[in-house]
Amino acid sequence: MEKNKKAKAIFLGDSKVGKSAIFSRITQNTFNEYNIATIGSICVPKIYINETKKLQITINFWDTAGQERYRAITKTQVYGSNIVIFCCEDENSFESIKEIWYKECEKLIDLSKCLKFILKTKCDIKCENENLLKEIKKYANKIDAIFFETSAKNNINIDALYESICFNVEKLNLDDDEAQIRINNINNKSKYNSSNCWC
Ligand SMILES: Nc1nc2c(ncn2[C@@H]2O[C@H](COP(=O)(O)OP(=O)(O)OP(=O)(O)O)[C@@H](O)[C@H]2O)c(=O)[nH]1
Ligand SMILES: [Mg+2]
Repeated sequence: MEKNKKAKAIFLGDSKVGKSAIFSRITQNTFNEYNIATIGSICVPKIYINETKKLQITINFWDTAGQERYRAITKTQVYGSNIVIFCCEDENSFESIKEIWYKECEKLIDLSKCLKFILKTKCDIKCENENLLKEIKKYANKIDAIFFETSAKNNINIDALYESICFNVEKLNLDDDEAQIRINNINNKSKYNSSNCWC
């Protein structure tokens, strides 16, 4: 590839909204009903290639902990993010996006330069509040975020989300992926795996 770039995508939102479930679907196409709460954060890279443009982008996906006691660690992971994926499942977790996650993020990075997503997760479960979807969409519009209703369990809109990330990531002003360029230069053919993170 002629151009090697890197991007950092981070999942943010309250505990139990289903961040890890979407992260696992995107990075490994798996779903575990009995996921334990995330402690700290985990990074898994995925490589996006645009053959026509001879462009390769390593997207480092970061899963973070939503629990309040890990919030300090989660905040440190926000630095350097190009793609922010806010997740909510109900009124309370939506309120947290507005009042906590978005505001915290704004203090740490320039969100106007980021690709932003808002996910209403667990859409396999019927939502009692019909107004909620409208409210989330309205807010997504206001902050210039792309909205998706997703279900990691039933694999709904996960591919669409990933495709939208790849489609839009090219428009960002990204850093060169020096780790990847170095690897290409020494002609190392080894592939990334989930235990490696080139961040
Ligand atoms: N029905 C349904 N349940 C889901 C879905 N996604 C996640 N869950 C369940 O919701 C619970 C919490 O999901 P997690 O992905 O661990 O939540 P999290 O946001 O990562 O939580 P923290 O790591 O504590 O921040 C788990 O019991 C999952 O099985 C979904 O799409 N549908
Ligand atoms: Mg988690």
